[in-house]
Amino acid sequence: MKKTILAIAACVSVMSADQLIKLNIQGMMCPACVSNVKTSLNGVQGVKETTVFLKSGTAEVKADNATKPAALCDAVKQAGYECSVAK
Ligand SMILES: [Cu+2]
Repeated sequence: MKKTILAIAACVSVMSADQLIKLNIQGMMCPACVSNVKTSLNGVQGVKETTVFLKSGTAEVKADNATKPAALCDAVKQAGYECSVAK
């Protein structure tokens, strides 16, 4: 029981730190694509907020520090778009 509580506390403290990850996404043609990408990104663990820009083909993702940018790109690729992490 004590162990469980400690694990939860550790989890919460890790999750409290956010990072902003910028992605370059290719292949988005219309608002439906934007919502596809958004849904995919929001499905990645640790993602809190996603903003996708159709015109510039970019996305900004607010996520936990533990979230790997590569995992975000993988999700976008699975949805059928090209993705790279912008630095
Ligand atoms: Cu589309």
